[in-house]
Amino acid sequence: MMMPHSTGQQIDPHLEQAPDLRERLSADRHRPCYHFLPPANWMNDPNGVVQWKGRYHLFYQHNPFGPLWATMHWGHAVSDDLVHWIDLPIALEPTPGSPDEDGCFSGCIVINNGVPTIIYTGVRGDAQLPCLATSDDDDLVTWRKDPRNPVIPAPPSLDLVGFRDHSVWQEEGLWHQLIGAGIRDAGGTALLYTSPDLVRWRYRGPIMTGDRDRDKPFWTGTMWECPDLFPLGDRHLLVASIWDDRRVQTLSYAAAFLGTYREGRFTPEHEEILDPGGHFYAPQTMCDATGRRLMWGWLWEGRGPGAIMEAGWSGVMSLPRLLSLRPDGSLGVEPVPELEILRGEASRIGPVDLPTGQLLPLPSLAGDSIEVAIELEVGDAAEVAVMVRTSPGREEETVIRYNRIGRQLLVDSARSSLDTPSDREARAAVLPLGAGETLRLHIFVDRSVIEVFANDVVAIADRVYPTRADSTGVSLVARGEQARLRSATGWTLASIW
Ligand code: DQQ
Repeated sequence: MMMPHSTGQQIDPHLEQAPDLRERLSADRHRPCYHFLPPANWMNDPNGVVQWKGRYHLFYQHNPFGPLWATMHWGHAVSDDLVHWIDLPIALEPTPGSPDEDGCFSGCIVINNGVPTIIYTGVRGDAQLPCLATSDDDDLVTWRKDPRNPVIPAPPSLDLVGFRDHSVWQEEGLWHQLIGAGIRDAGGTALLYTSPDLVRWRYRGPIMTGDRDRDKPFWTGTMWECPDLFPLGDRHLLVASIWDDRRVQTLSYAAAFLGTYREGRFTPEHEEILDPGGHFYAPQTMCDATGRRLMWGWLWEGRGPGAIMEAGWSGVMSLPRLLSLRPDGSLGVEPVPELEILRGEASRIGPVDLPTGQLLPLPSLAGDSIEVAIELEVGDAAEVAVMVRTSPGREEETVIRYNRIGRQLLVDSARSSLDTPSDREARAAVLPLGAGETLRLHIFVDRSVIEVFANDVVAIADRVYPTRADSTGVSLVARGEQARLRSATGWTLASIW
């Protein structure tokens, strides 16, 4: 809701109250300090991530009226360094009597002949259709919706489960757009359109369709949300958030297909879950001025609506992640190096042997707003584990466990909280180590957010809600055989607000 300002300008009550809201909620022990989140209330997908006039802009799905999903707006923040963000007014809000009167759903931003343009899904009743909005100010604060909205008046004549979310790029003088969808008897898909001007669109067909058969080892759901297609090295990466219209699925995730895109068709050569932690969804990427491919995802809460209502906020953005195609053809993922400016003084430990079964506490690395970089020689140990957010008597702890035999890394939050109603599934990623290769864990703990990066190829995020203020410990253990800690370095990270 926008309110008239005395100067006649529109101001945003959410923005005016932002510093107070942030201040009030900062006392919440579960609220992250260095991950982006709105001043208060609900946030989900990252939208329209773009670098414009040298600044990074992050828009996001937002309910400014409460901490649960409803009445979708586009929130907005800007950053000069990818780390510190400034709240800006809400960019898009539903307009009564228009094609987005029930919500401004996810979308992206492109620069069309020098004009920043949002392509988003306007929601009116059951209709979810592509809409445009443009801005002519350098800060992307004011947006004008196109009177020709919706620019695609109806989905193509296919039996579809859903039709929403947009990835738009320019190719050979034509705008190309992918819209997320599902074909009822087939599976999730991304539908390709082309246009000379972002207004007149021609339907070209599905660029790739998954398989709704649940017995497939890599299940790709019944509908794809938030498709994103972009070049990565000499390949393309197609990302889709896997939606299950029957809600049978218990874990949500985004799938990444590495492959070849040619003449309107995408042929996958390798597929993987982008982050198997079960909390990373609807990611969106952008290419920055230096050519880096940056990605953010929505980290949803692992606690129920009652606790969320009490807290007054929900949803956190992942750290900005840097994607790459590695020399061996695999997908690389790392936190952006810009985050290093948050580091306080470093504490270093190692090298030190880890006899089997003997816990090594690392008190100098403890905290609930920390970064820890650990390098381990796993040797013949069956398992090595790093415990974070550990209470002194280990009543609460979150375990980052590498299973050498199963070649799996997982974040186990089964004992992260003495409170029962939190989300407790173990999450695993495949991580084979080459001969003599060390395990390199890069762990970010930010109160209720745990983000773990391993060997530049795995990222797992989890949400944990320890009940005890002293659940801040960090420790290490090896099992089966001895392992060796080459080094552990830890930093307390400063708040970004
Ligand atoms: N979130 C948006 C949709 C999208 C979903 C609505 C994915 O556009 O499909 O808030 O989380």
